[in-house]
Amino acid sequence: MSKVFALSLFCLCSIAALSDIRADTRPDSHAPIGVMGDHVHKKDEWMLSFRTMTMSMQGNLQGTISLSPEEIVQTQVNGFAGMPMQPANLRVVPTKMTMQMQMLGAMYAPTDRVTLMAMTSYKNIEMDHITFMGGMGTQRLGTFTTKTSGLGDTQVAALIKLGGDTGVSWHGTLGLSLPTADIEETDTILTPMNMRPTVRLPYPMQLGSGSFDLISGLTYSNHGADHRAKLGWGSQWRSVWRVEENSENYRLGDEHQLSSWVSYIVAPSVSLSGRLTYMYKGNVRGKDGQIMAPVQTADPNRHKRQRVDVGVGANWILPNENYRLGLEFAVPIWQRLSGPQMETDWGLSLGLQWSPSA
Ligand SMILES: [Cu+2]
Repeated sequence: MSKVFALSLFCLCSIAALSDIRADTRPDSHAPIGVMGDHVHKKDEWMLSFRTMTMSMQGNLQGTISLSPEEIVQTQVNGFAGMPMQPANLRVVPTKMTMQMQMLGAMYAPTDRVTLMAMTSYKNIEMDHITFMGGMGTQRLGTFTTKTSGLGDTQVAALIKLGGDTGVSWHGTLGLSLPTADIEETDTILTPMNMRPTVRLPYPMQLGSGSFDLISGLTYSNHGADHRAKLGWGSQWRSVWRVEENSENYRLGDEHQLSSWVSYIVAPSVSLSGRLTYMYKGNVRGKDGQIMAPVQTADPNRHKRQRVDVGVGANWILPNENYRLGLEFAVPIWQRLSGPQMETDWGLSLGLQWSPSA
């Protein structure tokens, strides 16, 4: 109870002192928590962070049009048709997918110009499916769920300050994604012939890219060039380039993301944010010879996707100023999928950052 009292007192005092906020202790000096590598640090500052992200997908789209499982098996051609034992149309339809990712990150600035960051992750992925009986028709045979979990890929990057002044900053990002995740995950499936083999799972169920990937980006942020300004904004471009083929003879699609946000300080230690994000992800190039099934997720040509998300979030600097909490919830307002593919319903990011020198 005394903590709640102390907290309330702190909030009141802070509100009284609103005009004295320093630029680097403004809650909006960090972007919404879903933005990666959004800020740089001053020489010898370091920071540790823990984030958890949940993404939920349900139902299927072809382009921008929703398709039911029955429509999919009646109209969508199996990418492996013509090969032994492969039906003409898709026969297994994913209906729901949940991905949870725990991320552990560290940042350190050896100089005022360069901030180094490293981040690794742990993933839990789950996908529900319906299997239709035999080679054609719309009779449902049953359902099954596949699950994978383990270490994800690890990113290392340098954030290079390009310019800026009090409260205004430009920085470039140059990084590498290291293939620390397993891409040979297996689980038991239900086939249209009513068998339950254990097979290598399709691309979205694998835990990483299997390749060394390049990361590039550019970030602009403006938070409090005028100390009394309550409004802040920023923008970030970020791409992941799959520059090499992995050990299983494929590369995941490149990813490009353009994100812009505005923030508003509602209390000295709390800012609220709104964000608009455009995302592009390409098809799988090449293919894993062990991934073959009459299901959309196994088809290298059914992974290209574009999406626009709207996000709302909050940043909160905890009373001792060394800790920050961030929360962001995002829903797509538009998505176009080279499908059928599962459509994204929502994403939630939560993060805790700790910096002894904040
Ligand atoms: Cu940081």
